[in-house]
Amino acid sequence: MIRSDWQREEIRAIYDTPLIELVFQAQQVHRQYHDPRAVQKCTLLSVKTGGCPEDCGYCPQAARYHTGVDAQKLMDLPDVVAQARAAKESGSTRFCMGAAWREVKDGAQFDRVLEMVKAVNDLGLQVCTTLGMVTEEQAAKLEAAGVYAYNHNIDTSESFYGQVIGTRTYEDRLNTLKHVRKAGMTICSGGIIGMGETVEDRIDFLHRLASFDPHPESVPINALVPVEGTPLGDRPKIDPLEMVRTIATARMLMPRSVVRLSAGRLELSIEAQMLCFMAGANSIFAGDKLLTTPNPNVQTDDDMFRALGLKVMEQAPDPRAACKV
Ligand code: SAM
Ligand code: DTB
Ligand code: SF4
Repeated sequence: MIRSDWQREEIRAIYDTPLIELVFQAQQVHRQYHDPRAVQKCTLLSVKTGGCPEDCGYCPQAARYHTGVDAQKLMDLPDVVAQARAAKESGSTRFCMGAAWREVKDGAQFDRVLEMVKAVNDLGLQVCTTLGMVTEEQAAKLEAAGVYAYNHNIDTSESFYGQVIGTRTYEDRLNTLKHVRKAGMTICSGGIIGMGETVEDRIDFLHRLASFDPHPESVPINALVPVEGTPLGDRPKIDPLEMVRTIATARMLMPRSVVRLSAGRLELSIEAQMLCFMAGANSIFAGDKLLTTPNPNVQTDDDMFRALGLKVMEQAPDPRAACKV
């Protein structure tokens, strides 16, 4: 049963379940809704890198931190199409274009992004964009151009959010998600663990996601990639089992959603990633770069798929269709 009325205590109890039990329970839920061997490959492309006016404490693209990521111009359409083609050829069914913007501004740049969306959609790829805050009108334009999913992470709990980001509020984030939903796009929203948040913060974060009705169709769980020059650049690496526990809890709460094992895979062994898949993760970002930081290359992931007996999901899942049944 899909619920959006989870109580905090219930979530805490799930999160605190002995891990060996929790992974088993999450796998049982996972098998009710998904093929346990199928993992979706998605490709990220930063179409507008760096120079962002925001102060997100984890982000290498914030102009105010000296991270070695230089501000670049918005990419040209043919270059984006070439990258999308290559992504498709390497087995990705979803293509996510990111821009280091605080918010979308109407004008030539937004129009070019809309062109990119149309072109990538025409290749038969599920299109995701992550462009910062959007108004209702902009969300409608993105939807009309062919955006299937809009990524906008709530990142963490409401109370911890202010310690990581000062230039916008949690409410701003939720408002954009409202606009996305109203426009008829699917929601991709998750967060980052390993930023110094407490277990209580993680519970609040998961509670918030699981209270959306309907749930976000896609839930990326990122492990912080500490980047030198950012305020969180010195954070210690998280224990991989915390990723497993967070993913398992997300799977228990949001059975139908695609749970994405997102940033941080370079720090996870194949065995740790296997536990994440057992716990209910069924998507990864493929290709040797995320937006600006490194990620396992296609060959490494091919080897992992083979070793674990995973199958590349050939068709992008469509939870919207599932909802209508
Ligand atoms: N500017 C847009 C925004 O903030 O929504 C889109 C791009 S932003 C880079 C997308 C997401 O990447 C962030 O919400 C954050 O969750 C994740 N992210 C950024 N830097 C990260 C890092 N160092 N480690 C893990 N995740 C990170
Ligand atoms: C998400 O939750 N993780 C992806 C995607 N959504 C856009 C981005 C991860 C970015 C990691 C840092 C970087 O490469 O710049
Ligand atoms: Fe800008 Fe997005 Fe990075 Fe925040 S996470 S600094 S909004 S690119």
